[in-house]
Amino acid sequence: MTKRGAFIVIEGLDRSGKSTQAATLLKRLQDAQSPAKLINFPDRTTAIGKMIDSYLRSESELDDRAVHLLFSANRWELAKSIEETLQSGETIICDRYAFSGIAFSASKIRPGTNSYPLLDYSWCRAPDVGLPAPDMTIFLDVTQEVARARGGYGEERYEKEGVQRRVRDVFERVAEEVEGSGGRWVLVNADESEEEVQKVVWDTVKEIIGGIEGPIEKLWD
Ligand code: FDM
Ligand code: MG
Repeated sequence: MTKRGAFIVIEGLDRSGKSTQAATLLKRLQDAQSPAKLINFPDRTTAIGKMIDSYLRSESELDDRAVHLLFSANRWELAKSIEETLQSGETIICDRYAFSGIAFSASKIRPGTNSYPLLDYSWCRAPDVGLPAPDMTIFLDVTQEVARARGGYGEERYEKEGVQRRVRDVFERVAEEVEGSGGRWVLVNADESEEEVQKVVWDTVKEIIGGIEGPIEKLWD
């Protein structure tokens, strides 16, 4: 039986080194003659992605529920191409996925208060049910102190300490639920040096780069 590509998601807070690690992992796979491609969410190039981009850069305002559904729609519009790529034997490394979708939306606070959620956790999860499920999610766990030492956050909407702290809490619940539903969630200490994290990521991923037997699972099924 021919094997399909592995679907590897990299998640984490801003400044956790996700994009750097995803790019290095891609290069290592290619060096090992293992066909692979890198994608990221939000994919800001599509029509939906452009609306998301403008929202993130605070150039437009959108209702919190509406933007949550746009993030999910942005994954659905690429779901078929993800499945085809995996079936063709190519591995996908994906920088953020539905888990960021839940963590960022379910950690929003009610305006003028400190209490959350504004949006209920299971409401946030619902639109992503049935998407292609990752074979493995690598969560790059960075502490606030180290994120700060790395030069702090950028200018986008969610790049603020309070937001990041709440998002980290919701990610803990996401991790438990992924593991509870039979998924693989690998927590990596991203406070370590870039090289150290690369080593851990590679050791984790090595076993599945030869391809996967069996069907692509569905998220939260
Ligand atoms: N984000 C990302 C969400 O709020 N929901 C989602 O579904 C996804 C995929 O978008 F603040 C947030 C997370 C982050 C922002 O992501 C842009 P990048 O990776 O920093 O560009
Ligand atoms: Mg960012």
